[in-house]
Amino acid sequence: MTIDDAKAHIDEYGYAVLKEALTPDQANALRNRSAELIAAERATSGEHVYLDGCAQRVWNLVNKGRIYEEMIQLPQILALQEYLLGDNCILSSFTVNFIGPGAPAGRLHIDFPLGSFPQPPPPIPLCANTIYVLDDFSPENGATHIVPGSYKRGYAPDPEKEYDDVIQLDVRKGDIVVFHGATWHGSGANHTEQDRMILLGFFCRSFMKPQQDQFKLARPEVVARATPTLKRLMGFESQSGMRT
Ligand SMILES: O=C(O)CCC(=O)C(=O)O
Repeated sequence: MTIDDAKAHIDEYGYAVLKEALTPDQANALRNRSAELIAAERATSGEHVYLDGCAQRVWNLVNKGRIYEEMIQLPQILALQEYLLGDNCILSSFTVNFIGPGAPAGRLHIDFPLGSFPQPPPPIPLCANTIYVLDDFSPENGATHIVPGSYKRGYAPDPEKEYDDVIQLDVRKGDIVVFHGATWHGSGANHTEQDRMILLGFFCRSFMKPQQDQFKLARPEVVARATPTLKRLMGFESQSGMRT
């Protein structure tokens, strides 16, 4: 799919799949590093484990490996995020989402902070997400649920309700999915013995408070080697008062 086709697909359905957007080496490097972080954080703090202990997030990836610094700046991703959120959009958070064997489905939702907004949310996109697929998805292993076109509804899903227009993403390791933050979505249940791992590169408009304040959290060496694009994504240009 070309970037123009992806923009048109997002306009129509609220999401687009970029097939094989990662090289096998990139996908393997991201998966290996993410698996290390999952194991290390579970062993030390056990923090960010959820869904009955079967799922786990790793936060603040920009600080946790050079591969993440590079991969958050992939041009195809930025082209689509900037299309939705403006040329000066910033990173809201960059996380691993690990759905292990036995995890129940996550609830259907729209992304931060839209879920707590008065409805309908503003008509322009305020946030948008990116899934880096690091394991082949299947209907059984937790493939993300999504409701095509739902961002146009002007309200959030009711987590207690069942909707008959939910589909599951049919994507493979190395694919990337970009979606409008008001598109209804959630992780599927993992009924297999295999892990399902993704990264979520989550962006927002430059005037918003991001989900994680990259600007404050970034380690000095990450800032020192950051490209101008990465610095902008971390919010270094979106607080005018920070310029002396
Ligand atoms: O892991 C997934 O499939 C979706 C995760 C998700 O919905 C979220 O973090 O907002």
